[in-house]
Amino acid sequence: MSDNTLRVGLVGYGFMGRTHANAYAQVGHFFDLERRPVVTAVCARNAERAREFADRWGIETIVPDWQSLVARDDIDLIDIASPNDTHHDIAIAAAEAGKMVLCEKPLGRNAAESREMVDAVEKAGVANMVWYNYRRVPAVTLARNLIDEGRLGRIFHYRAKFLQDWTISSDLPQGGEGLWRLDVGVAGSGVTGDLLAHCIDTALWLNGPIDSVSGMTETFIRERQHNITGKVEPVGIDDASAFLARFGNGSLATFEATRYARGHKALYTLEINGEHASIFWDLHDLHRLQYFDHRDEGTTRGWRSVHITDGDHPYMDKWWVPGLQIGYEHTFIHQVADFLAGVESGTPAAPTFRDALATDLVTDAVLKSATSRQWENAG
Ligand code: SOE
Repeated sequence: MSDNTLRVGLVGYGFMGRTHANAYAQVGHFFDLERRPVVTAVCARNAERAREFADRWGIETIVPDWQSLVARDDIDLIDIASPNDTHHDIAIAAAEAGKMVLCEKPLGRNAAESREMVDAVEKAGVANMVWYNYRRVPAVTLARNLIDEGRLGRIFHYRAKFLQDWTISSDLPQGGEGLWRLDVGVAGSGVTGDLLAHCIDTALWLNGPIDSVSGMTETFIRERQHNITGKVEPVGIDDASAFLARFGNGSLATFEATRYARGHKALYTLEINGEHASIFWDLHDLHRLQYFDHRDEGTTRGWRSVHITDGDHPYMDKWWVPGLQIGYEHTFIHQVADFLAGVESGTPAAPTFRDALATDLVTDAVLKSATSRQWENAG
């Protein structure tokens, strides 16, 4: 391998393993990089599935466990795309071995785990980042640029929701591959850590810190067959979660996530209302940003639907020609490109582990508030 190769050891070959493997494979084709990432080894418990994954993505080596991966001298970066209960131990071991560490969201199953992970990467001085990919949708990045330019003015309201419907059936089991998100021991929480975490990460990035929250959660189906134990077991995750929040900048917010919104598959929407202008974005129409500016000329003033495909839109100069869209998978490619640029420049790309800890502090506060029925501090 050439000297400029950044050798990645990937843990996990599920949905997220695929998005990451694709990002490493594609990034050098579209972005100028000093170091080109190559997934040189993948680690997975199921040898047959790992072989299939490695063959598909051209990965040379398969190792049986993450400990062997972390111990290898020929790996520069450990990428954790495995279930949430594995993040903590792998990240800390990787940092102690001096590897760069990338980790799927949420960082830990709770803020206590995340804090230890932050300490480990900061003590080791290794580059780190968490895969909150929606920041890198060009329309969302443009929203951030517009806010930074002061186009919205003072912000009054932030509103976000993430709606799905894939767990409504009571016959759906919990646990094991694909369904570990329903097993609280593995996932840490339900939609709060899985879906609201995305909304919170974007919100902290666009609108600054959240001071306090008042939350409510519900578990609609209280028992499910467990794929690993074979028994019917209590469900410990939250199926739906909603909260009110007060941001440090004085704005008020509402957040909602559920896996029980029949008809919605991944409807992540956000809206921000400022003194001069408002922004609305929808993951199902991710290449558009809706923008209203009160300062526009009166008779034609109205919501604009901006098609984010021009060369002067964030990231779009790297892709096709104006008018042609990109999609979900590109957000991961952008994230790798930004991470590598951060390593090259010495200014780390966000969200770092420390940034992602802030999200876990908010999700912990939401879950605490749902139990205490009190407002809770989120910092
Ligand atoms: C859950 O269904 C899920 O796959 C999340 O785990 C991802 O983070 C989200 O981007 C899409 O939905």
